Amino acid sequence: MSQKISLTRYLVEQQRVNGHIPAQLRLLLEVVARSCKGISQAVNKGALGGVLGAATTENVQGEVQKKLDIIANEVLIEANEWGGHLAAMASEEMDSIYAVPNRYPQGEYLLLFDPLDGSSNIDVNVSIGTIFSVLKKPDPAPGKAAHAVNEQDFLQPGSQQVAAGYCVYGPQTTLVLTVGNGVAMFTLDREQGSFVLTQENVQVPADTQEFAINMSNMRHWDEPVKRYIDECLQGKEGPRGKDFNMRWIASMVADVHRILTRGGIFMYPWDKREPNKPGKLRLMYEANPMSWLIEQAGGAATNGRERILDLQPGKLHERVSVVLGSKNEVELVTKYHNAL
Ligand code: AHM
Ligand code: MG
Repeated sequence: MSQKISLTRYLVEQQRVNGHIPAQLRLLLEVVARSCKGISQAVNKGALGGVLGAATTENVQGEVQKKLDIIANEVLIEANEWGGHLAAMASEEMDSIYAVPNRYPQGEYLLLFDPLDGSSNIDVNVSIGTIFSVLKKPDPAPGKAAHAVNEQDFLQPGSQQVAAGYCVYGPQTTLVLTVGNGVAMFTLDREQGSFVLTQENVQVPADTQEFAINMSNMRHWDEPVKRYIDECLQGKEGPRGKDFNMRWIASMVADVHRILTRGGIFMYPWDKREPNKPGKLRLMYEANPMSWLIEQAGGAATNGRERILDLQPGKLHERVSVVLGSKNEVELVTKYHNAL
């Protein structure tokens, strides 16, 4: 790429070509990107900024929050509440939705995020990230007056997303985005202070020889997952006829980023440890945005049986089983589940 294309220019040009990005949505994405720059700064400072370690609070899922979880959440809220582009926000770190305060104008979009994904990696200097999903606030039913935004407005299937992405804070800070017209990657140029387009039309290869799953949970898995992984482990001598490699970073952003870059399959399936939970990961601000990115790059994403983007959420913090990545592998795992 001879000329540097900033995120701003990319968004303006996408609007010209596809009409996909109205001004309010562009503002929203620019503000999210600016927030990610702020979070990246805090992450980079680490111990020098006093941002490592646990806070004294728990989130709605009963997980002890890290200081950076709270900082990242505040950065996103403070940056996004006043611009007039949002009606409300929802976050992994907040029990209920956060409606834009009355003193600011209300916009037409809803923003959901996991402000700091991969929290267990914060203190050990391993890649972490921010995941976000954008929905439109539903129009009032015909003949009805506009209502105050509520949680029900958020409960839309992932197929309704109008933008989704993540920012990974690793050796580089990279923002990955879709507005429904393929996947683009932007690397943070710290000297310029801007995100620069570094890859367009990202494609996930349909085949792979690399899987990502937390193997320590093997004894708790369901039969189809055991069967799939067991066949991978048998390598060349087994039914798959090829050797597989394994990676597990324990930051979904970093695992998905690797898959978008060179292929692979990522799984966080339902398991018997907590049989009443559909999975560990959250549908609305983890699985949905990642699934849309993966599909936009030619991959696939299911909960083992159904396409994730078709699932109707019943509540904001709903959990889901996740199988995503290279299409042929995801289809095989899904076939094993549906064969039962
Ligand atoms: P978090 O949002 O609290 O950080 O949890 C989500 C993370 C994912 O990024 C990752 O894939 C998974 O949890 C790792 O879980 P485990 O530690 O069970 O392997
Ligand atoms: Mg998370």
